[in-house]
Amino acid sequence: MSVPSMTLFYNPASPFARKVLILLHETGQLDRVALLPTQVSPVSPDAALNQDNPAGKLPALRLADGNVIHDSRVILEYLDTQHVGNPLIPREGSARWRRLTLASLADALLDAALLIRYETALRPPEKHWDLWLDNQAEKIQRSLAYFEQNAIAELSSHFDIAAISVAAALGYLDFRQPDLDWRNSCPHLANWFAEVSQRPSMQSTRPPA
Ligand code: 99T
Repeated sequence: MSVPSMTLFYNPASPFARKVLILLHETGQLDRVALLPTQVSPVSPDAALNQDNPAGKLPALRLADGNVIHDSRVILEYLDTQHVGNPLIPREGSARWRRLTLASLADALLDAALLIRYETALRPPEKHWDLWLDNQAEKIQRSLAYFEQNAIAELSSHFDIAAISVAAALGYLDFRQPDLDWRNSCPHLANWFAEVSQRPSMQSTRPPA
């Protein structure tokens, strides 16, 4: 086992950090990264994280030379250049843009879910804005419907950047919005998610119960 040369600011509740951990697992790089558990929200920043990522968001990855890479998409892109196996992000061609677009939609779903989380968990109830919450919920529903109707075959073909991102997003919905019942309207996505959830990389990165 090698000594970790990189440090990852992460939290087990973060689906963005989970994507990084899944990719590390899938590409055999877990032992290269030391995990630094970090608790952060828009109203409770972390000073050490702010120094490494001025946006105050995790994940952030400190490299051996002290440079820091942040935003999960950039970290995934970097780590995918650091192993010798098949790339999990196609390097070129139409596949690259398609897989990144699917991944980006999954991240947008996550952004909406996180905005709902912050609005409901952090803002006082009398300040909740229903129109805001409803429109975030609709973004989630439209994205789920898109994956259900247009992307099942593609997601099933490779466990890559697109599949990792969608799997992390669905895991987050189950974690933070367990009453959403998305499986009812998305049976194919539900089957796909049940299957990929068996992967060791998914099992070992499940959000806390
Ligand atoms: O917004 C903040 O100040 C702190 N929030 C975060 O750091 C969240 C943690 S998920 N991370 C992001 O928003 C990263 C988004 C970025 N585009 C990326 O890395 O892809 C916390 C989830 C939860 O606790 O429910």
